[in-house]
Amino acid sequence: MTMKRLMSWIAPVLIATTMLVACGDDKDDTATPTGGAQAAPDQVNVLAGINDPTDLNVAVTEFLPEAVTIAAGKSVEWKISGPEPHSVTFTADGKPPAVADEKLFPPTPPTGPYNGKTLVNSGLVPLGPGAPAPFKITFPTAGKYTYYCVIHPNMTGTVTVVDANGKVDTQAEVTARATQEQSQWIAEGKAAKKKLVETPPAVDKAADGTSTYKLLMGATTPHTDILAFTPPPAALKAGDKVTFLNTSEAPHTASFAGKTTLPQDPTSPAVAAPAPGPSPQTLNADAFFNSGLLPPNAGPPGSIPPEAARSFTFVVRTAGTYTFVCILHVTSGMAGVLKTA
Ligand SMILES: [Cu+2]
Repeated sequence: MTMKRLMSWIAPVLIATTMLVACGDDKDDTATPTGGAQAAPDQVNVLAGINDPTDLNVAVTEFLPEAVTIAAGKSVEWKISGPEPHSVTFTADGKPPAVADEKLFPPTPPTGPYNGKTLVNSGLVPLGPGAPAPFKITFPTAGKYTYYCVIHPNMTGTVTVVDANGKVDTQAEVTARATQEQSQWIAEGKAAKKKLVETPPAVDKAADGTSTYKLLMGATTPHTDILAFTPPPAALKAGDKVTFLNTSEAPHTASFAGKTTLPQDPTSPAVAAPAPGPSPQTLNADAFFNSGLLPPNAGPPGSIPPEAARSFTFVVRTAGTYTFVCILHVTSGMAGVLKTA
């Protein structure tokens, strides 16, 4: 895929995201204070993650706001605007789901008011271009309900449901907290992005005069994922190697389309499989080369994949220009170019 085509795919997403943000306040503020007791809003609106509208590489992996309080019988509606996908997942036992459990990628919509004892799940959205529908749940019973995003383990939220006379949030309060949290997490992400893109690739020089460069794939902070690569080596020459290493807490691919078309569905087996085979692979400008899914540098103690499992090496035998993307995060602008000097 050329960079121009890549941008033509990203641009509509960027515009859509910006519009969503711009329109973020046209919600029903049903609870307008009128001097006396204040009516509980029928619905409050929560954002499930957001990419920084000014830099899609910075994805906030938090619900905005993280906690809301509503009255029994009222609803919460989540907007999952992407482009980084998220889910709103309430599990049957209230515990976090297994990270990236593919069984939870399709939706399990609510069949009525939610009692906190079944799986209710938006599924992973959006997957690829296209506007996802909002996801809404009504809570008839007082209690505290914790929910999760199936692919971002640090992303949890709560809905506290209170009986009559309990203090509940107005939409204005929900929006104010969401805005405050969003700006705090975006600042955190911007600093991490700056550090990532200002880190030149580590280089290992061999006796034969060739170099192996190590490019990092993404970065993770407590509240964000950075969907970018470290910059490509400026002195790259024919004969050198480039190793992509995932040190972030999200899965990524390094994928060269050449003259082919990249798989469009991020869940397709072609995305997960190394192509045309295991590391290392010698690039040419025509064919499809893919690291396959490189797992996150995360997991329960003792189960974090070793560096070899999180990396893939391409040999640049022929001088030229080679464009690559992460197929999972191309809509967040995760792309780069290897160009021989
Ligand atoms: Cu990625």
